[in-house]
Amino acid sequence: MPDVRPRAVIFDLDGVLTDTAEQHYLGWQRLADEESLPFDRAANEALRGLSRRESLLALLGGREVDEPTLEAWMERKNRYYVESLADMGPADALPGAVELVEDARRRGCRVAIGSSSKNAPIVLDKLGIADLFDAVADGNSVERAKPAPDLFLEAARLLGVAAGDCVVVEDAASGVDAALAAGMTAVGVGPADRVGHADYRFDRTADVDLGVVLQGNPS
Ligand code: B16
Ligand code: MG
Repeated sequence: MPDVRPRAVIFDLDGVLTDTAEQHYLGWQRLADEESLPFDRAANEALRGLSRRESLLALLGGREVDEPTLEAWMERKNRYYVESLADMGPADALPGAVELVEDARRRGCRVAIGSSSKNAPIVLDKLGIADLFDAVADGNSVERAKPAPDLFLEAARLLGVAAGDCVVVEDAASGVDAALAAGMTAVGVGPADRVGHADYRFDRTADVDLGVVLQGNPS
């Protein structure tokens, strides 16, 4: 008897489908340099997947900053980030990314974006892949950001698929935490010290094997 329950694959955007993780890093680094805040690539690793506000608070590491300053700094970093998207185009999808989404569709899965970014619609548009997705949940969709499960649960709701029938593909530790908290299957993309707690892990997007994941035999 074939399994007829709808299944879904929810894709993180930054770091899974495109490498805007680097542009987010450069935006924060520029702000940190301008404000003489200590920051580097290693510190940036902890920001992956976090919302804009949580990223800034992590960068500040307990330094007290009033709300208007926080708002101004978030706005400035976002300006740097959006400026850096000016030349983005379809060639900026990570290798294997479009093929992976198409593979999920071919396997009969519904597909959604589950991104913390409020800029997700712009990025999807620039990459020319917005039409590939049945639903988009992003930084504008929910209050509580990753590692809370809310964003992925919202994607599942939009798709009409039960959480237990969703697979999440994520590059961030906080995103894997969010997927597991949502009761979904977590696929980590990246090194074991970052996403080794996922149910499955692959080094790069191009390596993700949905055949293995959807069969349900974690390695
Ligand atoms: P924005 P993802 C996340 O996107 C990024 O990984 C993270 O670095 C960024 O701070 C966050 O989006 C918010 O982005 O400032 O554009 O709203 O990885 O969840 O697709
Ligand atoms: Mg990401």
